Amino acid sequence: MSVDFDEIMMTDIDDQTIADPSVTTKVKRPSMYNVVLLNDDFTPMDFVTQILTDIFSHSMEDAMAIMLEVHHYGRAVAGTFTKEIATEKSEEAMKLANINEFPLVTTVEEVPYAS
Ligand code: TYC
Repeated sequence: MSVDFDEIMMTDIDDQTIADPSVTTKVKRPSMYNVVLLNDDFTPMDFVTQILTDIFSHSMEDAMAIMLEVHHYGRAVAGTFTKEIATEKSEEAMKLANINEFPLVTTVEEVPYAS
């Protein structure tokens, strides 16, 4: 969604703030991105829980709940960020998994806005 401002502030001859009706400014809400954890049969539950506490800053309780959601339903959102941060965290999670020879996959998905 974007918002039109038909006015932008300027000052007149007496230094009073007035609107300049000839200027249109468009602002957009920044797009946000979910980092999604996908299930597999090999990555240990403890490792996924640790990813969720260490990289996504969840409490132990929340991390376990999210890990179990992935385990039972196939996927869950680990966190929502700007594109750059989401990509960084997704890559960090998979890099750590890779170092430990686990096949954990994370994806980055743009959050759809309501309208
Ligand atoms: N299903 C895995 C197991 O039984 C646990 C797991 C949870 C793996 C979440 C990946 O994103 C994941 N060891």
